[in-house]
Amino acid sequence: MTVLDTLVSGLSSGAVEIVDLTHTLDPDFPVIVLPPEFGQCARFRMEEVSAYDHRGPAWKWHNISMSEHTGTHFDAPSHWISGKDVALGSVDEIPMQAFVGPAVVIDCSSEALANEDFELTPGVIAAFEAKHGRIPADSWVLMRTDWSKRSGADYLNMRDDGPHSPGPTPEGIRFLVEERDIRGFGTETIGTDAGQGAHYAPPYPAHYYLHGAGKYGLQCLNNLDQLPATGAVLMAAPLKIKNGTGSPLRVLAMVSK
Ligand code: 23J
Ligand code: MN
Repeated sequence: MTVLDTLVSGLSSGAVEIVDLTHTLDPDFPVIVLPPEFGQCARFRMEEVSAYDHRGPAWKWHNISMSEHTGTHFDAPSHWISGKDVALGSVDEIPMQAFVGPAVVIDCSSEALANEDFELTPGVIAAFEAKHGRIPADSWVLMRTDWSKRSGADYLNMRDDGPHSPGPTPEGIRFLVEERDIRGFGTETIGTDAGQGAHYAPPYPAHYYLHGAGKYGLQCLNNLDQLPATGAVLMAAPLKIKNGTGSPLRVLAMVSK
């Protein structure tokens, strides 16, 4: 049996389960809101072209539009100024081997429930590794916060001083990038950065350090509570948009049962 024969029999027996880490594209799903002096991200939109009617008697279809950064989506190195000169830094250029690979899941859900500004620090990562082993190089690191269970205004969690949601500190994300050489970092929140991430030095440190080092981001992930701490394999291939800085996508995880 080849490795793929083994995988196919695991898929058909249920020994390998597929978990959907994607939210449904819906006009009501929140998008990031930046300070008003900056340009804004478009929500998902869908208009009917025909529905088995005079506009197309035997067919139904829609025109859709959205931002590259709407819904569950992938961030490419070219999204951030620190990554603007990274080789193969746009979604159409990224080597496709990057789109399938292992993931570890750091469970911060109880901490995020108690503290909406919970920070992923090197200490939190050290505690994860003490329990689950060293994070392998070239892995996705997913921060579970159960933020995907929120909806409406609670998702952005906007207050007078801006949005509040958990995320990594500059030291936390630098540790993952520089000491663990991860492939990328994924979150259940609207960004890879904390809601208050603009106030760190540098601002939005996850974007700054990940993309400056040619690493990737995943945001608005769903169902991270269905993944094991180690052992899942992610399939996350963005749309092949010429010079695209990111893309909505279907993120699937394969998990051994
Ligand atoms: C632009 C500016 C700040 C942020 C973002 C975009 C994102 O979160 C994004 O979707 O990449 S924090
Ligand atoms: Mn993004």
